[in-house]
Amino acid sequence: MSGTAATENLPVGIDERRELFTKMVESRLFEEEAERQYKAAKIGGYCHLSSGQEAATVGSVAALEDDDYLVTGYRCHGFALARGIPPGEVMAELFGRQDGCAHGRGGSMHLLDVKRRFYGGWGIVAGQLPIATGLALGLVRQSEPQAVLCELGEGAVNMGAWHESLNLAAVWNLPVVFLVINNIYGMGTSVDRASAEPEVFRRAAAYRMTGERVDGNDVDEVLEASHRLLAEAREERRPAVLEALTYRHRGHSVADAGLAYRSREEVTHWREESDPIRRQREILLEAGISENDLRAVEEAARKTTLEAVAFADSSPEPPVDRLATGMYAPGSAGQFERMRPGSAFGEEALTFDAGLGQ
Ligand SMILES: Cc1ncc(C[n+]2csc(CCOP(=O)(O)OP(=O)(O)O)c2C)c(N)n1
Repeated sequence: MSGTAATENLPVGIDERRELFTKMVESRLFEEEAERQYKAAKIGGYCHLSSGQEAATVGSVAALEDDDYLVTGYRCHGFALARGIPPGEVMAELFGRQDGCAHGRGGSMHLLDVKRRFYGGWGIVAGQLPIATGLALGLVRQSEPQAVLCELGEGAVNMGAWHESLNLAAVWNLPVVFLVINNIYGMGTSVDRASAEPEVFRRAAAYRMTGERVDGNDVDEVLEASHRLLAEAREERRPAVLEALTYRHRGHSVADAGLAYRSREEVTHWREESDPIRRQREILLEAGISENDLRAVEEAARKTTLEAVAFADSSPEPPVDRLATGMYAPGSAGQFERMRPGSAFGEEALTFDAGLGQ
């Protein structure tokens, strides 16, 4: 919904609200299917689901203009979908297939779509912050008017890269909004145990930056704050921290049951009292959208997800001799020269063109 009337005419109208609901449902069903496919061994490596975080994901992305930039951590499936990457291309990437949005080279944690200005999907905690800050610096240096939205988890705010990035963003007045999705746990460690200031938005004050906290399960709140802070970033070159307080329904990754460090009662409480999709459903029903209409949205999302799996299944494996395509700048093959005679993986024979085209 980037750049549509929804972001210009807040509060959100019924059609836009329905669209937000649709995207949230698509994200939830996609994640449920990803878990099934992972357990069926169709997906390798790590797989971090964002079930429960849909309002934070969909609401913030809805505030982006088409030409703004988005950079995230590894819990990125929902962001990729919300940014408009076709579900089939996201699922194919999870499957490591050629038609994946990163041509099968990135996998679940490294989704990418440069033409939609989605610059990843990064697996190193806080590794995305300097990249987003650098993108924002690039915009300023080129006198471009866009902003960067950089997502991170609350576990990333104790990393050096957080301090360095926020400091530079503030002293150089860079157009970047740091969206902290505070789902309370970094793997199994709660924010109270890990962070000397667990109200993460307050840390922005150390850089004389705007810091705000919203209910991350309320899509209206997330959209409104993201919209306003991104506008300030674009128009006034004011960076900001936006903390969205939410909860991840599933474990840290598919391999984690998520119950060793939190009680079943706690999980049930968040799911039943604060599920962002359930909340939106109720608002839509109250606004006069019928139960049948909502079921149709859910049914369509289910169909889209299954089509995404079929698309991913039918996509070929990327050819091994193209493994390094898009990884290195033209001319950088020389670094493998230096690795001789090791070249244990036959790197020197790989293709080094910088484009991602097949
Ligand atoms: C530099 C670094 N250290 C450790 C890890 C292992 N690790 C992966 S996820 C994670 C927890 C991060 O939690 P948070 O930032 O809150 O994000 P969430 O998983 O809740 O989305 C850790 C420690 C890593 N990927 N990178």
